[in-house]
Amino acid sequence: MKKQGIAITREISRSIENCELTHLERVPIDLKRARHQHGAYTAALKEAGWEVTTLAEEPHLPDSVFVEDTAVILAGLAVITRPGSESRRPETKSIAKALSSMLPVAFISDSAILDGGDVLVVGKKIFVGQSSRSDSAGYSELGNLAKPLGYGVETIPVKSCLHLKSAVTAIDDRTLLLNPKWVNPELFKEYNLVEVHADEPAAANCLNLGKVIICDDAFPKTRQRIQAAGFLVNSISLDELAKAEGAATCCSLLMPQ
Ligand code: CIR
Repeated sequence: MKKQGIAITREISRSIENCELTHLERVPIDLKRARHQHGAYTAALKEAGWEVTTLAEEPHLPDSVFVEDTAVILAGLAVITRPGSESRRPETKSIAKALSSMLPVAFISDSAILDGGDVLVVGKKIFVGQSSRSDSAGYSELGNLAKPLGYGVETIPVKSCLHLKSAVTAIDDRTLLLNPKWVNPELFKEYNLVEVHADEPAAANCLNLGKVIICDDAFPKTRQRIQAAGFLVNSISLDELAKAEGAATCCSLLMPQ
């Protein structure tokens, strides 16, 4: 398998049961099982050609496994976010440290909020979700950093879900997987669209690893649709992390080479 780039992940915090929850009821999380699933996720990244750097556990930061929310990786720049949830803001410190040894870094200011889960980068286009975790100041600060690098930036309303990438992800630079009940497909007319199966509303969050797409094996009907569109899928179990409202993209930051 061709080398794809570097991926950053983080060990699951022992306090994950105290995670933030927005749309789900709190249910017990089996830490051992969650760690096992996270191990399989890391293995899938490696198998797909990514060199994985796994950061140490943050025992007092329940959501810190969801590294995606702490940074946005652009071509030649890492933007460290200011997460919308106050409990998650300390997560950025170690991420900024790790990324600054790999890329120039810039920061979202204290007067804005932005979660990486709201930022969908597709080629040179950036879509920023209007969720409870990201505001217009976060959108404009990201735009001011990204536009000089050649990116076009647009805001997208989302409803009934946590982040933009709960509703839509890219399975390649021309193809998006989306839930039309959570985000308006009309806003993505220039792309080929694959819709999640109506029985699987939470299935839109898939992780494009280059040659293979990582999906949660809880969504077999949507998997079939992705495969029918010509993509290679690796389905893995992520249900323990899903109890914390996490999904496939949330657990890594990818720096393609
Ligand atoms: C939170 O509410 O922040 C976490 N419990 C879940 C974050 C999932 N992250 C993501 O979708 N990018």
